[in-house]
Amino acid sequence: MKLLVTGGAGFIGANFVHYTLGHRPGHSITVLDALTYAGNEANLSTVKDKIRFVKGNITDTKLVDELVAEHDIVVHFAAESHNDNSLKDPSPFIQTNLIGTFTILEAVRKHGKRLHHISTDEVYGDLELDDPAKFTADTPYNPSSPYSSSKAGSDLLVRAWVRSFGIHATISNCSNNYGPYQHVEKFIPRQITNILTGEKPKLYGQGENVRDWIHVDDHNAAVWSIIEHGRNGETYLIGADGELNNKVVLELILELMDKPKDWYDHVNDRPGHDMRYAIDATKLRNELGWRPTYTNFRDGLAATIAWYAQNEDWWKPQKAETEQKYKNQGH
Ligand code: NAD
Ligand code: TDX
Repeated sequence: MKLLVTGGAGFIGANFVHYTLGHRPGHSITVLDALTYAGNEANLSTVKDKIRFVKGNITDTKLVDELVAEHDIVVHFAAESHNDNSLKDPSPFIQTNLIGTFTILEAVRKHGKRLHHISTDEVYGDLELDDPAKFTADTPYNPSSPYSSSKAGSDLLVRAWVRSFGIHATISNCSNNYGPYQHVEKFIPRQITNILTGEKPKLYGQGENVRDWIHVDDHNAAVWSIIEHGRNGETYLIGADGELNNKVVLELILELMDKPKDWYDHVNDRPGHDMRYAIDATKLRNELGWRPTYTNFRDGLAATIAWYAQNEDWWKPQKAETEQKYKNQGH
């Protein structure tokens, strides 16, 4: 297949390109990425002879039309992805996540191509800590932030294009990813790189908020299961039963990096901060036979810490600017 991977220079998209070359050889890959602050061509430097890279914006109708026409499937990762940024300035979230997805949908419709749309569990809002329920594909949409509402809107556009225009599309909503190449603005890389630079980690509020962690390779393996065996028009939730609260994750990072358990600062909480995400991935497991391989979070986290320790050149250039942004927000 000829794959057009949007956002392939970002965290999950770049890992998808590496995963595909390693586990699904024989496909051709074009990456379309605008190289925003979150995109980094260096994420693809080791595979640059094996793929085509196009620097461009998913809101560029002409470019998207030409590229979609040349490919069999669009695997759509490109997005503005950080909640805190969306609270400061929602505008690029509306442009990229809504207008960008609309632009892709129109090209997919015109050329009769397939789309796999990558989304998030945040579209379902949040759960109470003591709620036995988890998110399923039938949970009503109830997003909290400009980020999650723009992703929710993009999912609904895809569903409408399937129903009204009969396009061939699938959607996946995944929980919080961790692994290599994640931007230092995100929780786990921020804390690891703080410690590596002698700065205390920063915990929002009391750290009770729960996230359902999954290794990025397990996410991408699930995406491939859906591409190969998913039913047209269906939504699949991706999660690996990795619920942990932020304080526990932070204490594990501190332990693995030989720091005292309480060596961190409490900082301002995020406005509207979602309390808990939890995925019920039964449909994905039963229908498509997917299973996570990173079942030991401690080991996956240790490997991620080692990656950041060994790749200072990759994250150092973004670190000071990111921390300044947080300081301005009281985080
Ligand atoms: P990221 O911010 O690391 O990467 C996003 C990429 O998209 C960057 O390379 C950026 O340059 C590119 N991009 C942004 N705007 C663009 C535009 N207008 N045109 C072309 N390229 C553009 O994000 P990520 O964490 O890798 O997330 C990828 C996708 O997965 C997103 O759709 C996100 O909503 C979804 N998701 C992320 C997580 C997570 O834990 N990170 C969990 C579930 C779903
Ligand atoms: O310094 C921090 N301290 C802290 O306590 C940061 C950056 C975050 N946090 C908390 C906020 C969240 O409860 O950690 C948790 C995780 O925060 P983020 O890494 O910002 O992720 P989250 O807001 O949960 O969203 C992520 O998962 C779903 C991704 O960024 C989204 O793209 C994805 O859709």
